Amino acid sequence: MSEKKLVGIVMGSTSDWEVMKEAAQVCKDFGVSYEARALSAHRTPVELEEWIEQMQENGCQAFIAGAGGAAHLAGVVAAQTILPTFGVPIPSKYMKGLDSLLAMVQMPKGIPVPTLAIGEAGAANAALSVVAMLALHDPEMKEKLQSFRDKQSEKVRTATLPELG
Ligand code: RP5
Repeated sequence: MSEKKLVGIVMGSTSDWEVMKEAAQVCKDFGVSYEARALSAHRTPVELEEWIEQMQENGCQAFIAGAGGAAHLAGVVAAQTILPTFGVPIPSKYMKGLDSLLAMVQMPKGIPVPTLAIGEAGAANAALSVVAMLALHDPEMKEKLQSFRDKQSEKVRTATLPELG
């Protein structure tokens, strides 16, 4: 058995990494172990199934899945695990990710995919949602999350607007 990874980050293509790296960065910043893989619901269904199984055996607590276009990946992951699975719609070439969002969010009752915003904010927020989930039973994580939020608020509070020319 390989090293325990708390979060499984999966994306339909390596081309999704520019967006999905935001989720990985949040995990890294909060000291949450993760494994990131490019695996597709359509192009590599068998490998995807094997990876989900392996992640679960290694102590995974949540999945984050990002895909674009016919974005079935998060739903396919959610169908194969009872672990929380968060979806990140990737901006697509022609429809700017609206197709990804609708494909991802319209899950049948019984197999939920909490779906975040299209793009980078969604990827970061998916990881922050996992952090919030872990913080429920981890006081240290709770403190880190509260401190992150406090700093963020302070930044907005102390920001100044540019002078008129
Ligand atoms: C989806 O198709 C992927 O998630 C990606 O967003 C999109 C395009 O994939 P590539 O053609 O760049 O591999 O499956």
